[in-house]
Amino acid sequence: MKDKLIKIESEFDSAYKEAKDLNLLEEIRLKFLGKKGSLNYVMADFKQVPNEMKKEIGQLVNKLKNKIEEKIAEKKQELEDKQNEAEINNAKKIDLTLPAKTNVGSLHPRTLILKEVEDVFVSMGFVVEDGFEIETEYNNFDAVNVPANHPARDMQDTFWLDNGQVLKTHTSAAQNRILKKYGPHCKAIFPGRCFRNESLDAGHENTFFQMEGIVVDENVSVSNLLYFMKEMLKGVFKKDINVRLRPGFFPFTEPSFELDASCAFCGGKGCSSCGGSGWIELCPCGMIHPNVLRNAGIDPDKYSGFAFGLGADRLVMLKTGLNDIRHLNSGNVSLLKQFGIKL
Ligand code: FA5
Repeated sequence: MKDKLIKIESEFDSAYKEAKDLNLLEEIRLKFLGKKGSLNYVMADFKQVPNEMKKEIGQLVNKLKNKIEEKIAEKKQELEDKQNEAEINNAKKIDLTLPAKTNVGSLHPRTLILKEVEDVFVSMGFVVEDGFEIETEYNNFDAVNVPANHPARDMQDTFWLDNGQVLKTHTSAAQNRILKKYGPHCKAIFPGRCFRNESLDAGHENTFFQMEGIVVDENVSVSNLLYFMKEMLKGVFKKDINVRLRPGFFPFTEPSFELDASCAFCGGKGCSSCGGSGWIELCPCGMIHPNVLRNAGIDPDKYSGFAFGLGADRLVMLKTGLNDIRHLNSGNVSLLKQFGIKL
């Protein structure tokens, strides 16, 4: 058995010299120390060693095993160090000053419009708030004066979740939370993604963006609403845009209006973009219904407010002349190239 151990040691010594990389080293480790390796193989004969020699042979086996383990650990460290050094040297060869050849993205036209509208309102002292995409039935409907079984619920075909919550159908769903947060002195806008179970066409998507705005204080009136909307349009279109109000209906505003903007393309003379009328329907709005104020703990006899719900995608269409809303969610890169802004 002694001879066998000497043979294993010399085989190991020569194999060890050839271990040029970590894979080869692992092969050597398995060959000598693995379950089916030489040392285990020789130990199978240990039973046949005469008792008086068992101690000496046992010590020789252990010594050889320790030597092989130590040598392999040493070599492993040495090879790993070499590998790290090579990686560092290679990295040094990368010229970080070369201009990057990457395909940079661009901001989506809707992101740009929302940012523009936000900037205008922020400059007029509004805070920007966030809403949830999954809302309670109460916030989406009841809090804004649309109780269960009210026919007005049919105005918005809704995606219901199994737990009774909804994908918010309009940004008005955040009104109650925001009114409670700021109380009767509130000037806030809250953009957000909305969802409706719509039949899709050039003007309707199932997922679209709105920008809601509310102002509540003493003596807030329709003329304040008109002022802020005109300022917003001036900021977005970089010129004065006339607006007009038509009567509308929303359960959460009284009175309710549809606000039209004079066509930014023809200046109100009439063109294909405005169907010849000179006006483009822009955003529903109105004076906040007393019940909505009451639901947020605000006294409607003392305070009043207005609210509007601007369709952001329609505003993009208006500004860019895009003729189909579905392009906006299509992931169409040429749309981004045409209307987006390079980062
Ligand atoms: C509402 O959603 C009201 N919450 C708006 C409001 C807020 C009124 C505050 C009064 C006071 P409406 O369903 O009309 O109203 O939607 C508002 C705007 O969202 C529309 O004018 C339109 O620009 C946009 N919009 C609505 N449905 C879609 C749709 N399916 N696809 C794209 N845009 C849509």
